[in-house]
Amino acid sequence: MKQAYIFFLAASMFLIAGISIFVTFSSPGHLDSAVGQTLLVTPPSLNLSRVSESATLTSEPYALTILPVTQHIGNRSLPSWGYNGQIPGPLLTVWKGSNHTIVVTNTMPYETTVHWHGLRLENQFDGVPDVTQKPIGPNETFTYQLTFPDAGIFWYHPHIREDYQQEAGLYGMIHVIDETSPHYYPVVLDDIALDANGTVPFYEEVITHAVMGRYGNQYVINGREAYILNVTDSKPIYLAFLNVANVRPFRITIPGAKMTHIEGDLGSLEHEQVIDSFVLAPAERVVVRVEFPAAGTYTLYNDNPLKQTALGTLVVTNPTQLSPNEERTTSGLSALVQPYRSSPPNHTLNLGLDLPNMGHMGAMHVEDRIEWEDTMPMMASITNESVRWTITDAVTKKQNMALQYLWPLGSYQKIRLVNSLESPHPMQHPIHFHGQRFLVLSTNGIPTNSLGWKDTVLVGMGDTVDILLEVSNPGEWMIHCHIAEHLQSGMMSSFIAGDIPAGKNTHAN
Ligand SMILES: [Cu+2]
Repeated sequence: MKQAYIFFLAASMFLIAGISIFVTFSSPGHLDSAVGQTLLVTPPSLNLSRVSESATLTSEPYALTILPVTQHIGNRSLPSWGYNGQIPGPLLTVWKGSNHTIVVTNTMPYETTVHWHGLRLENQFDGVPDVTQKPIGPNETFTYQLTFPDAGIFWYHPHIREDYQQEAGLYGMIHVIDETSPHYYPVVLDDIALDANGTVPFYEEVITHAVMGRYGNQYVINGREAYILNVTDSKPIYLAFLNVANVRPFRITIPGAKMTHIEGDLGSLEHEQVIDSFVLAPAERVVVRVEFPAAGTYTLYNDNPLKQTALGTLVVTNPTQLSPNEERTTSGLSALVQPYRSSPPNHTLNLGLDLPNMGHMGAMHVEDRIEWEDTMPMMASITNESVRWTITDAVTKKQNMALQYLWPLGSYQKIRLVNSLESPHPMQHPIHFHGQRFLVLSTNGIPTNSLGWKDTVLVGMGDTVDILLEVSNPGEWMIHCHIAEHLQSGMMSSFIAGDIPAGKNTHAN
């Protein structure tokens, strides 16, 4: 059925009038140069030796400079970009409640910004081009003043051409700690798309892979292809996972080890949960406590329904001594959401795909709620010029950047995210809200069994997800899909928390 659907969709794609694209079936992932004229490139590396800098931020300004770097994968040398010349960028550790200054310098020949993902920071430092700041041009600097009101795992990445800049290595993790924080081991998951010549090309004029997103065929963890963690202590360890892939969702397992899910995007869950696996969409974070019943070697897998891939190894010297666990819990969330459980949503957002020249194709049968792998590599050369992903208000029908909500500070907005299968191409969407935090109330009517604050939620194909957004941080903020190619094919709306800034022409609802 799925094959038939894929064929039907691929065949239909050819029928889109007015689109002149060259699609090759013989070489999956190959992009004909006809899709764009100007290749995006990196200059020869300035940093041939890998550094692995971490920093605990102080009252001194911290310098973050985008530099060319060579990423070594197998026997390949890939020209890439890294913050301070390393991939990932420096792991930044800060205390909850602190303020810090970060001076970003851009040596790329392209514009960039830095978005501090998940922070409820001051709006002007949110890193959204032409909304909160001007882009940082080549050889320009921008000074960010950051505040860190929540403990947890956060990250930073560009908000211009994420498809290219983030895939090239521009991402880094932030640990915001308080007195109860454990020592976190960072596990930054990525996949990069390689072909016979190196990195599958990017073009200045267009975004490729606009339908499926750019799935990689080479996994990297913390910027390297082989992940090994030596565990010599007999205490439980805490793995902090972050997914920085353009589109790929991971399903993580560590067979034989006991995993307890303790934190989500913004700190502790209300109740810890022992789990066998977890799904991590782009931009999401999960912290698990891991205990090993015996010494030995354990494998970290991406184990999805289509494929099981070993990502790394944990070498354990001593079995974990099961000391009483110091539970990190957040109380009161169930009480907070109770009044909203059965109330109607304030807003319903439909997630969809607009292919203006394609007729209605009827309902699709989709077996999985998630595209785990690139099942349609023949569509790689379809660009954002012919595809428009949409966020649409169900009542006003306003779409993407024409949709701008106005929500009072201190309010809670119950928002229903509907990802209908009645779409030319159903796909899962990790939906991110900037500058605030939310709770996932339910998925397809089934209540979330352990609540925790989040900033990104994966809405599977055919799913309806209800969230409760706490409007706590003033400013104009984005709502968007965190699949880089979907974002750059239009899938972004905004909201204003608090008063309308002077001079803003809003489309408030
Ligand atoms: Cu999407």
